[in-house]
Amino acid sequence: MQHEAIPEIQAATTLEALQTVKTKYVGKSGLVTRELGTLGKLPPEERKARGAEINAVRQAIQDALDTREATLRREALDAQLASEAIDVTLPGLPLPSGGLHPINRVYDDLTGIYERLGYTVVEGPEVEDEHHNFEALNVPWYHPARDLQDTFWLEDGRLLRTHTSPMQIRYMTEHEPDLKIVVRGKVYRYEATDATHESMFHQLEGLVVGDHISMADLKGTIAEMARGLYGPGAKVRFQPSYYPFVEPGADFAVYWDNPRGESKWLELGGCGMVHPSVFKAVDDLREAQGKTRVYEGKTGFAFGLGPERIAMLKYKIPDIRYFYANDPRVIGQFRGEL
Ligand code: FA5
Repeated sequence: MQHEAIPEIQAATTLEALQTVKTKYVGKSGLVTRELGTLGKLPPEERKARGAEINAVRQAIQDALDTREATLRREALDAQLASEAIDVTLPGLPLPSGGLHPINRVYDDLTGIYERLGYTVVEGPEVEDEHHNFEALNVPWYHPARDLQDTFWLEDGRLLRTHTSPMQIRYMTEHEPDLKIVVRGKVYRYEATDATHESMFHQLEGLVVGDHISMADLKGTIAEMARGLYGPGAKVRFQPSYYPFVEPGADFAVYWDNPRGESKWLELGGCGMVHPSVFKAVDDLREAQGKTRVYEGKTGFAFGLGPERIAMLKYKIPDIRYFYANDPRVIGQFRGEL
C-alpha cells in the first residue's frame, strides 16, 4: 500500500489534490485506517506484529504527506511572491498634493520681510464692533465708510471688519510701547466686485510705536519691503492722502521692474503717522480696563496694503475674483508649490 501511496503523494501538485490522497489512505475511512480495523479479526498472536506493520506504513505515508504539504505550501508562497513582486524600474505614480494659495505665499513673503526687521506677526477677529473698526480709529459717524453701503453689518450691531486697522487698537490696548507688529487677515466690504475689487479680500497692516518715530522711518520701512519683494532696484512713491486715523497720511506705490521689461507703478496701500486721537482712544480703553495710560505723547506710523495686488502681478492673474472662485483650473496650478 505504501508503494502505491508514496507516488500518488509525490504526484499531487496542489494542496487540494494532496488532501484527496490523504483522505484515501489515512482518512477516517481510508485504506490504512480500514486495515487497522481488521486487526480484531486476526488471531491474537498475529495481531501485534500486523499492528506494528500497519502503523509503520501509516507513519511512512503521514511523513510523506507532511513533507509534500510543506513543499506545496512553499511553492504556493513563492508563486504568490513572484506574482506580487515590485518592479522598481516602473516610474512612480504621482501623489496628489495640495499647495499654498497664492495669497498665502505672498503673505509669507511679506511677513518674512517684516520678521527679519524684528516685527511680531499677529492676527485678530474678523467680527468687530463699531468702536474698534471706526470710532477709536477716529472715523466720524458721518464718514462714508460707515454707510450701510460699505459695511456688512450683523444683526447684533457688530460688523465684519472693513480693514485690519482695528487690530491697531486691540494690540495697543493689550501691549505697552515700544512695539512693531504686522497684522494679516481677511477683511470685508459691501461693494460691487470687478477685476480688481472683491467683497472679501486681505490686508497686511503694519504698526510701529515708540519715541521719536518719524515719517522717514515709515518711508524707509516701505522701501525696505519693496526691495524685499522686487529686489534692490525697487523704488517707492508716496502721495498725500487722507485716512482719519493718520496725520499726515499718504498712499504708496512701488515701481517694479522685471526681466521681461514690464515695469510700472503698483498702488499698494495707505499709510501715515498715527493720529493723536487714536492714541487717546487707546488710553481711554486701557483706563476703562484698569490699565495705565501709556500712549499719549508717543509717536508711531501705520500702513495697510492689499496682498491681492501683489499676487495678481506676481502670478499673472488678471482678475482678483479668480483667487476665491475655487476653480481647480486656477488653484490647481499652485499644487505642490509650498
Ligand atoms: C485702508 O483700508 C486703511 N486701513 C489702510 C491704512 C492703514 C491707511 C494704516 C493708513 C494707515 P484702503 O481702503 O485704501 O485703506 O485699502 C487699503 C488697500 O486694500 C488698498 O490699497 C488695496 O490694495 C486694498 N483694497 C481695498 N479695497 C479692496 C477691494 N475691494 N478688493 C481688493 N483689495 C482692496
